[in-house]
Amino acid sequence: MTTDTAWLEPLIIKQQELAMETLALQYDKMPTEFDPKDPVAHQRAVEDANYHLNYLIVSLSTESPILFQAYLQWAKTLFSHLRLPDNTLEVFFEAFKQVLHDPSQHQFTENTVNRIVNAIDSALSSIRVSTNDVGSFITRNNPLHKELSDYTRYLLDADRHAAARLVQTMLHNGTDPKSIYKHLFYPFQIELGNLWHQNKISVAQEHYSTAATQYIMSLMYDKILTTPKTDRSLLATCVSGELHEMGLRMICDYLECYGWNTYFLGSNMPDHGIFQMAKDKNPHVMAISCTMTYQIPKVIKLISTLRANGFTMPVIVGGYPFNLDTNLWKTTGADGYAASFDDIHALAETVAGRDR
Ligand code: B12
Repeated sequence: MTTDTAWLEPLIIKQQELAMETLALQYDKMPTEFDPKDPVAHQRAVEDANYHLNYLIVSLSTESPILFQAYLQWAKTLFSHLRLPDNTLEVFFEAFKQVLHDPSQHQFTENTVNRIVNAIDSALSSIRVSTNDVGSFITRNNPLHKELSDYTRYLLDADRHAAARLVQTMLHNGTDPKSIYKHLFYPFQIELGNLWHQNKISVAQEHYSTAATQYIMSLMYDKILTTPKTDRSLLATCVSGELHEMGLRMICDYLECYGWNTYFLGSNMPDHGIFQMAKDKNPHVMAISCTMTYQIPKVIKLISTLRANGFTMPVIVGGYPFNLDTNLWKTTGADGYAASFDDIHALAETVAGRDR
């Protein structure tokens, strides 16, 4: 499936300019909340303005309204926990609409303005009635509920030794490593994000805990990497600028448990490096992980360039935006998508060896 994005070009080209004009209006409308003379606050406001527009543009270009709605919901929750006024997003987008409508500044067609305004209005109305309750990922029906609670407590107390001991004891007692990925590491990482989002833990706690989980995962490699191997191989990568690699790494480890040989390239990969590895290793499947929704255009470009360069292996995609819109993968030119560990394994087995 391809989408027509030419109509969005003027918005993409003028994004920076529009963001700054919108911000100036927002400052006028919220004089007590924003101080343009505070350089740190101003820098943050510029970043936020660009973020808002990035998500809007990706949602429009992929024809996926849910991506923008989910972003606004996420931003609304974040802002409320940071004690920003409830109407911050509304004021920003009302200002943005005003800027779009100003004929002296920009030459957007009426149709373009209408499409953008409709998308904004419908997303804003979807979050008007919603709550900011994110919920917890540490649920009673998790078979490792007790271990997950303990693991979380240890790491939020910055005690990675206790967390590592807990996992090693579980392995010693015969817990399947795959179960530890599914029921401990995965929900823990999501919970970590939720706690950060609600301003309940610091960035330092999130970084510490993520690094500790990576370290503890590597303590399991004598079990995971030594499983008897089949002939299946997977090249796994993120696009440039994408720093979230944990999901991809977990998938690779999970497939290794099933005998796959995985080439994990991790975060922030330049396209040329991916092509080189694809050429050298000729894997059965390529996996691309994307967490930040605004990176979707890079995923689309990577897949189309792979195809243009004659690579025929199946490409599967996944990550946060694909979980929000389970049809999004079709827009990227990929051959499949899955969300949960077992579905990803099944998908990889299904597409492997299939030539396009
Ligand atoms: C750890 C973390 C980071 C670390 C990443 C370190 C690393 N080495 O990976 C760092 C500190 C770098 C980071 C940075 C940022 N982060 Co962050 N991060 C997280 C966190 C807490 C955990 C990520 C993780 O480990 N998830 C666990 C894995 C297992 O989940 P997963 O990736 O979704 O993978 C599963 C599936 O999606 C699927 N899957 C994944 N990839 C693929 C690929 C294929 C092919 C397939 C088939 C399936 C598949 O399989 C997995 C198993 O089910 C998440 C919370 C969250 N909800 O994910 C926030 C989160 C993703 N981050 C967030 C944000 C905002 C940021 C920053 C913008 C923060 C900032 N202000 O700087 C930056 C952006 C960085 C960038 N440019 O990429 C937000 C994103 C919200 C949004 N609306 O987009 C989240 C959701 C936190 C939150 N709740 O608010 N982050």
